[in-house]
Amino acid sequence: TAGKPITCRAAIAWEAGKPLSIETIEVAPPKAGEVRIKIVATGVCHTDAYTLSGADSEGVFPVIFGHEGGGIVESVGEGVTSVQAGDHVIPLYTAECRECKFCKSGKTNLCGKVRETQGRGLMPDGTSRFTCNGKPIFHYMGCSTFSEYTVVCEVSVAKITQEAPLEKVCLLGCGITTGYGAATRTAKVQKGDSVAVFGLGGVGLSVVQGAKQAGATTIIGVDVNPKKEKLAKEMGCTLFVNSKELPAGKTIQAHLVEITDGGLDYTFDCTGNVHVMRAALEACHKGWGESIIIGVAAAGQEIATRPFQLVTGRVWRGSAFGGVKGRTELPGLVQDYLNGKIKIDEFITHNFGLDDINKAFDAMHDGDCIRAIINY
Ligand code: NAD
Ligand code: AHE
Ligand code: ZN
Repeated sequence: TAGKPITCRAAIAWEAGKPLSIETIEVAPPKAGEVRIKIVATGVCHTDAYTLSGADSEGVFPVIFGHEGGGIVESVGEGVTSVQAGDHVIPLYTAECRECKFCKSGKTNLCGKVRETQGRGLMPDGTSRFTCNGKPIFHYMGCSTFSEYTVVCEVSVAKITQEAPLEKVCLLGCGITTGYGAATRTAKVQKGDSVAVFGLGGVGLSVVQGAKQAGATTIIGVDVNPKKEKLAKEMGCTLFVNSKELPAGKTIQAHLVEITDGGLDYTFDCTGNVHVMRAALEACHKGWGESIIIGVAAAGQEIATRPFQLVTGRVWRGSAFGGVKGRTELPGLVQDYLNGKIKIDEFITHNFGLDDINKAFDAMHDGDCIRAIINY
């Protein structure tokens, strides 16, 4: 198949707010510096639903979503040296070229190499590798894992051990790495710290997992859905607070400050709601508390708080992909899963075939679903 277009099935989002439709598409061979991958499994992340909703300022249609996948390299383009056909890989929406200003800074996992074209749904040469009945279809977040085959940049591929089950470790392509890394890499939670996590989906529960492993002794999970309590406790929450069930007139931040003797060492927003982001910042301890924004807010939304909150020592930060450099660090996180140090299986509540991908989106909106996996 190398060097030739591949005909396969993919879920296409023709327009915002409409269900995905399963179509037959053509996937062009990888150009120089690109890799074509047979996707084995993919998770569905809240961000896929967010962009489908039309709220993403970078959203373009028609597009093939999906950015939490695992697969096997089918063929590589000219000049590709770091992977070859048969390698097991996880596509990365945060590339790692190791050459750009960002990669060389030692200060961030963000990479500048392909981000601009990626944000426009295109490969670096400004074109797409996907067509459906001759019509070009956009890429998504440099991954497009809702397709049996996809093409991504070499710098956007993490090679992992063939021993790892791709239908599990695909979740390291986004949700689990994002939350776990935000706790362990961005916040650098230490033994004895107190933590509050707002939003207990796949990302928030992964923050809980990271915080527990780092030795946090107070881990408060906050959600509006009471069904989240059980798994939150299993993952390591020492307390669950339903922010919809507070006494009249009491804010969640006032409640948390009261029950933690002045506030938390670290808080995390995993909801994408700007009012929750404010509450998370204001629930931090005076003088040193840090709040990490992970959630993605709709285009046009802005955060607010009194500057006094920062003057008095609280810190507002953000985290993308958990601060993790994908090509360098994902192989180790996969190994951590195989060694029992990182939980993944517990997050997988639903499995579907590609034909039922819209059911995976529906499931996400009900409280029993943490992560749905699409198995090809
Ligand atoms: P999810 O939908 O599975 O979970 C969100 C949770 O937040 C749900 O349990 C929901 O009940 C809860 N919630 C909603 N409103 C709330 C409120 N007002 N107070 C408390 N809890 C509330 O989503 P997910 O896949 O875990 O993703 C979480 C967020 O993180 C999304 O915004 C997603 O786009 C974003 N995200 C960011 C990154 C990154 O790198 N920064 C990576 C992955 C996901
Ligand atoms: N296009 C969006 C950007 C949304 C966003 O912040 N994305 C996160 C990853 S979400 C994964 O589920 C991220 O890593 N951002 C860093 C980056 O380079 O995009 C918007 O709102 O415009
Ligand atoms: Zn995601």
